[in-house]
Amino acid sequence: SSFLPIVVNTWPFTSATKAAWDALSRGISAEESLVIGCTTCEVLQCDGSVGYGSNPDERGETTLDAMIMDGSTYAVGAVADLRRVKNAIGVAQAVLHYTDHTLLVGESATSFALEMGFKEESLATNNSINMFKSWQQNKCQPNFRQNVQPDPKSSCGPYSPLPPPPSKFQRSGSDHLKLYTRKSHSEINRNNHDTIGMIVIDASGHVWAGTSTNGANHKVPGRVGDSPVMGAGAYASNTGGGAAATGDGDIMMRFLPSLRAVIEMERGVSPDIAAQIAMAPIIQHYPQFSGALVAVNITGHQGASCHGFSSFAYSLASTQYTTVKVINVPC
Ligand code: SD4
Repeated sequence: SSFLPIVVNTWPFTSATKAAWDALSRGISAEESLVIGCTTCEVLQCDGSVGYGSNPDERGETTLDAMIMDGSTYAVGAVADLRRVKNAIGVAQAVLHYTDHTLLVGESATSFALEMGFKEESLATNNSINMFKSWQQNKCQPNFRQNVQPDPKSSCGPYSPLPPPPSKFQRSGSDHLKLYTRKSHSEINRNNHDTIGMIVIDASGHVWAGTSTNGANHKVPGRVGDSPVMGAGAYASNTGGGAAATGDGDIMMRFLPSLRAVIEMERGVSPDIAAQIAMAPIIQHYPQFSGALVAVNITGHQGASCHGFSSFAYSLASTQYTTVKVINVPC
């Protein structure tokens, strides 16, 4: 049996699921429906982990990562470290359509976005300014999602002023390099881990996958996570299906879990087992990491695997159900 068309996304971001599903039901393309769904989360600032106004880097700026992938051509448009433009998934779509490239980064991604007619505006809000100040003062604060208790390990310090930059590059200067390793600054906010990764498959089996996130709290400026990296944050193939990841991107991207899951599904493995197989090497090498992967095959069956969270949930809309359904997966 086949359950197409279908919309699936990470976390209980049901407004995004519904927006994408409503668009798809009105005959809008799977691609555009995915962009509409992810844009909804960027506007709503889903859980503070998508869009503007949260998770500032160690200079206090919120920057965005996003990607979109076409499962029929394997074409990708992605942006990373995008600054001062809110609609990251829209800019990723513009990269897909109006360049021959795959991934644009940083200030140059911003220049491209402005050329494409996107608006330049600050991504700072009182929330992101307060998150930044509290972190500088080594104080925990309730995070964006007010009902979530601060995690003493992440939403407050440890903050220490940046060490002086090396005066010159010293090949033998491993001591100096050690001093300059700013590990403690780039903590992911473990309470607030909720990138949107979405898979949309239309009735004819055309698979699209995409992501949008503001990445890791207090990251070193320039840090790019898994979300805009194809195969890591998401992957799409009309012969296998789609997959999307959320969680500790610095760890997860080393294993390309979305690609692994899609390759397994191409071999006929069920989505839940494919997700488990894709996550296994990450768990083996980094038992402390937290993250989740959701996978959908070309008949619209889905499954997920997670680790380090107490549970993970994904949202689903298809003709099987009358309303958006949230599926809980114990980790
Ligand atoms: C990242 N995977 O940038 C993202 C983090 C995440 O909500 O899921 N944040 O590492």
